[in-house]
Parts: sequence; C-alpha cells; structure tokens
Amino acid sequence: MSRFSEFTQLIRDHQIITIFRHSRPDCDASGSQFGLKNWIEENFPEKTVLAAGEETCSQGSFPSSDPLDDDTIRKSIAFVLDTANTDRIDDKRAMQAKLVIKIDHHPDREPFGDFSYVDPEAAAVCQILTEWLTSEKDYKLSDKTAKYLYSGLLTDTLCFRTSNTTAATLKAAATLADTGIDIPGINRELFDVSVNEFNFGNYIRTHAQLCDDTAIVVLTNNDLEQWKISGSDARNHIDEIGHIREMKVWAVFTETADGAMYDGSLRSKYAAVNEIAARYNGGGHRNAAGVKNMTPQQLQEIIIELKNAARS
Ligand SMILES: [Mn+2]
Repeated sequence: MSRFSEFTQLIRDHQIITIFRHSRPDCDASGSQFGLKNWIEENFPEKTVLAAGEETCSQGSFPSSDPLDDDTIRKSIAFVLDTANTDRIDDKRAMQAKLVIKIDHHPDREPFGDFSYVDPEAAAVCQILTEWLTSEKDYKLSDKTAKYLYSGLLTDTLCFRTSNTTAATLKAAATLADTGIDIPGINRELFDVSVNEFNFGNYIRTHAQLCDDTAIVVLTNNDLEQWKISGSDARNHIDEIGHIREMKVWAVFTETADGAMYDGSLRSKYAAVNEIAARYNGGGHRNAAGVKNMTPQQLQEIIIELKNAARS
C-alpha cells in the first residue's frame, strides 16, 4: 500500500480528523489545511473534520479555524501540514492526538509523528496533497478543494517562478485547473494590492540599501505605524526588491512590536540562506528563509553574513 493510500485508509478508519499547520500561516499552510478539510468533508460527510490554529493567513480568503478542546484532539488523528518542527505548529496540542501524520516539503531535520511523508523536492504541501488526492480515483476533488490547493501552489512558487517549480508542480496545477477553477480570479484575490500597499511598495524600494549584490531593507516600528502594516505583512513585500539582475541576496527586516528585536525574511538566487537563518532562530528553504527575535547586534552580523554569502 502506498503512503498516500495509507493516509486515505487512516481517514476511513477514524471518526475525528484534526488538521494543523504552522504558526503565521501562509497560503500553503492554510491552503493545504482547508483543501484537505474540504476534500474529507465532501467525500466523508459522516466524519468530523476540524481545522486548528490561532492565526489567520493575511493573503487570500480562508475560513476561520474551528474551536478545539483537548478531549477532541486526543480522540482524533491529526494531520500536521507544512510544518517542519513541532515548535512551529500553531497549537502544540496536535502531538496529543491518537495518531499524528506529518506531511511537509521542508528538509526533515526534526522527524515527528506516527506517519510521515516529507518530500523536499515538492514546491508546496499543496502539491503533495494534489498528488495524493488525485491518486484517489474513487473520490472527487471539487473546484472548491482545488482553489485552496492552487492558492498554496501559486504562492509557494511565487507564481511558478522559483527553482522548486518542476514538471510535477505544473502537472499538479494542470490537474487542479481541470476542475474549472477561476485562474485570473484567484490571481487577483491573492496578488492585487490596495493603493496603500502600492505606495508602501514604493517606500520599500526607495529605502532599499543596494550594496554590490545585496539589497537590504530595515523597517522600524515608526515605518510600520506610518503605513499601518504589520511586521509580517511588511516582510511579505520582499518581492519588491527581488528580481534585480545585479542582486544575488535580498532581505527585509522589521522591528518586533516591543522595538527590542528584529524579524526578517531572506531570499537568494543561489546562496543557502536557510543555513544562515538557522543560526538566527530561523529556517526555511535554500532560497527563501526567515529569522526572528534577533538582537540589534545580530542584525548587524546577519547583514554581513548575507553580503558574504552573496559574494561567494
Ligand atoms: Mn509550504
């Protein structure tokens, strides 16, 4: 039995299914969570399927999470999606579930769960779920499920532009497109910006420090207040300084709410920025990673490391 049909069997064998994802969810986290939830609900209407998590994804539109008590979690089997380590799960009670199933595409540095499927070659967990759910020919994959999964595919690949975009990614996207999803509509929902965001993009561009082959933006709480934008939303604008031919590494840092520390988003064309991030309370993918809670001293250090990485 393949790993995928094992997962389907686990769903058939259990009454309560809980679905978890990482904190500060992006569209791959929420898209895979609600994609799987919707698929189970449509194909197994007698089951109880609950989505966990405190926070919501700021991009796109996803349903709210479900209230979850300890007892329900203990009776459930828990899927943990797009989350490399237990510390990052949005609601750590996941580990109290009867069975834990990890499905992820980050490097498997901290294996956990009773079952796991980790494919670091996959561009998104939504790609893995598409491969799984479309392999189940006896069940239907609706356009509603497909829309969630397509959102995660599209965003984790920055619209099929990143190095993790493979034939398998595009095949998954084609399968989802086959359900009749509104492709330009999904794009507009995910990527259209408000006038304020457009102007904030200009602000980021004019405040980027372009030094040799590295572009760095540091935003203070004053900046964030002025633009009425959260730190994580501000860092999501990192693409504003991407795609510059001369730049090999780029990063956006924001002050934490108390003004004492810095969080950051790191990108690169070649350098393994996740290895740098790992030394600064962070992690991620080779060309896209994040860091958090760095002291001002560490901020200066990581900027030097990024410049060195761009050069090597
Ligand atoms: Mn992901």
